Amino acid sequence: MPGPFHAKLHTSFQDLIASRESFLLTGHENPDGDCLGAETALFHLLRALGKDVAIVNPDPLGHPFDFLAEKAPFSFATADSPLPKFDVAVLLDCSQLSRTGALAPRLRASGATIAVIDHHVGSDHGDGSVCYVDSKAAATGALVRRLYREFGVPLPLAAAEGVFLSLVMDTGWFRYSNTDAEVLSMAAELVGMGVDSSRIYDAIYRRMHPETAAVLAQCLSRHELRLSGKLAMVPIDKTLNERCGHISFDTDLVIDPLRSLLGVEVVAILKERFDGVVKVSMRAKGDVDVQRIAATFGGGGHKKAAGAAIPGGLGTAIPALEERVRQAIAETR
Ligand SMILES: [Mn+2]
Repeated sequence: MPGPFHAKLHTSFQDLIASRESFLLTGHENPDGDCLGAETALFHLLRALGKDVAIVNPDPLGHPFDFLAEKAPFSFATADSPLPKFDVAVLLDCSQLSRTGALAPRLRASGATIAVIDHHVGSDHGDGSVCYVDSKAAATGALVRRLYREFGVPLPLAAAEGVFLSLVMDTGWFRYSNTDAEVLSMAAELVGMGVDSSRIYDAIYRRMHPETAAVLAQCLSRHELRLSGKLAMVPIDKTLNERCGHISFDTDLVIDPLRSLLGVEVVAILKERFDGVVKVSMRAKGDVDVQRIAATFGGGGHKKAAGAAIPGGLGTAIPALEERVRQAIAETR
């Protein structure tokens, strides 16, 4: 609900765009569909406003989002690859430079203004000196769509596809509780502009590696129900995690069957990595706030979808996470 506070932020973000000439758009490591869709849309908005724009991510466009390569010029940077000249770096779908991996020290040292467009909890307290944030927004792409309206710029088809991608990825194709009136009316409008929803669906979900079914079966077979069936946990050890990485396996596929179980309130996927960290993704059903659980491990996200990195292996991460979830469930009663 945009109140006076947001109106003020909007104005300063608009001023920033109006007063600067060159922009570098970036996002978090392993960018997801919302981040990439929002970048696509913002790229075309800034171009329409006559600005110099480059999209430079910490990682290359990977499967299944490689189809975006024809919608906007995506590039990625390592620690020493050349960067275009920019007055402003815009972080999308995250608010901390540390999320941008090898780009972080370079953006910090550049002296450029750091701007943030994001919908995560607390993103107004990140590294952005100018923020366009709303933690009630379903997707970062929805915020970019709002910016188009504020500038009175019509969306070209590529931008409409970017915003649509953001919406569907962050709402689980309109199934999650963040699917609000704004999402559905924006989606209708975007389809009216020519977005082919089933083509985007096929590009994302109908091009999976042939081993996906076997890996999914393996992941699902490792699930454990804990805390009287309220917590469904999937420990994915280093070897299986490596196999997942090989075929770009989307671990979200594991979440839905488990979240569907009667009694399950939290699903947690724990991915053990060779660098000595366990990456945890949590999804909630009902009222448990997984963003607060993730925050106790230094992570973040949203009330119903959050993540964190826990140092060590599965042997330490599993009991630590189970205890925090137990506390959170007890506090929710
Ligand atoms: Mn997002």
